[in-house]
Amino acid sequence: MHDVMMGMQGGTLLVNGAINPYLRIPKGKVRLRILNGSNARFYELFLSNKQSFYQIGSDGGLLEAPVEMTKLIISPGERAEIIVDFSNYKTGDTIELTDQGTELMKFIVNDEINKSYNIPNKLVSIERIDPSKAINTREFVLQGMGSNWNINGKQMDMKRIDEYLRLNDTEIWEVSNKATGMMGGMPHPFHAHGVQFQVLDRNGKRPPANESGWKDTLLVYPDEKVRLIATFKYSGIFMYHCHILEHEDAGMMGQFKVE
Ligand SMILES: [Cu+2]
Repeated sequence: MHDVMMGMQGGTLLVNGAINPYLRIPKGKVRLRILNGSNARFYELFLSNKQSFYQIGSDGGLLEAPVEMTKLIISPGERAEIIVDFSNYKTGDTIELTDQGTELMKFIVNDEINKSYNIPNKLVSIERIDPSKAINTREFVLQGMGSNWNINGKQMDMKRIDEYLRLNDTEIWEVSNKATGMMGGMPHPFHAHGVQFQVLDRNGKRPPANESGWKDTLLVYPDEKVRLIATFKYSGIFMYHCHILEHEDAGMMGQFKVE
């Protein structure tokens, strides 16, 4: 029951399927593509020396501008691309990527030297979707406890379409996390298939800079409401769900049809 509630967290962390992983890297800037493939574990990634790095991409592509950070929070299903500058290290130095101080993997500096370059201040242009273009606002309330996890009070049913949308419409989706239970609730990574969102706000406040690009998975904290906007460009039946495996398996999932 505890594992259905919180999600099962194993004792051995793997990177690309390897135990105690390491990567030999050149001196210079190295681009890393990160996907949280854990079923339930959230990571707070730091470099062991608390060195800063630049996030350049999120779930759906490049950010408009690099975001300098020392910590990256990444929940199941989320992706991030970062650039780490290893140019000031000596051959044989090791730097660890850690989750709140627990080592995830090691970088070992070799004697190769990467061609030096500057990270451009501007990466791509992302046209902001105008909220006045939205023809509809839908609410998605994430809630539950124990083994009953649901969205808008409904558990996943393969035979039911929960939401009907029109192709090429722009909509605002309000996703809120109704915290219940003695522990004050849990954050849920809300994920939708077949679409990329822009985040309008979190509890009415502008999202952090690293969430200003395209996203399809968003961490929604207890008692938080996240407003998303998207234009639905693909027809078909798609799912939306919490990306904690145990929660989606226990019903926190629905289906939308675009036609
Ligand atoms: Cu969840």
